[in-house]
Amino acid sequence: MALLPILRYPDPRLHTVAKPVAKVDDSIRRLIDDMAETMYEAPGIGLAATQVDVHKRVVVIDVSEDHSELLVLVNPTIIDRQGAQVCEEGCLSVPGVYEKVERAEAVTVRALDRDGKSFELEAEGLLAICIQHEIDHLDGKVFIEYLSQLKLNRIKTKLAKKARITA
Ligand code: GNR
Ligand code: NI
Repeated sequence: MALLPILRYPDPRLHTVAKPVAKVDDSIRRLIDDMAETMYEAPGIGLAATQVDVHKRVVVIDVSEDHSELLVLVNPTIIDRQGAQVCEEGCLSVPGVYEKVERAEAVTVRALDRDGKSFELEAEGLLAICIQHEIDHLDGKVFIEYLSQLKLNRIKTKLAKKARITA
């Protein structure tokens, strides 16, 4: 297992649209294991392959308190969405920024598991938010891009100042 470096906004590679996985083989399973280790170490409740500069449609999520519910989604698609909820989101690629985003309250997702087997999952609340946040990453979208231009510009300025200090 290995810890993978996480891309930070505004890295343009975060806007890459990830390609579907043709076959869930050992190299994909290694990527899944490394992503899970990286997510737990960060710590975060989700990680998309895009964030570690691998542009394949692979996501790991664990919203449990004790790292006991690892969810692996390969080639995920949302096949149903219901309702709406607003939650203050954060992102490992945008550290220190927390902003409210509106998303579906519940989603049904279809994906492949780590053995390449297709499954469906109904999710609501935080898990539903996380699934939507991670699939956005695979489509090259970062959560702050839902905010107003004014808020986004303020965040960009703040991140640029922080990058100057830490550089
Ligand atoms: O760790 C994370 N927490 C979080 C909180 C609210 C909404 C979404 C998230 S996902 C984030 C990890 C991450 O950046 N995944 O892409
Ligand atoms: Ni994120």
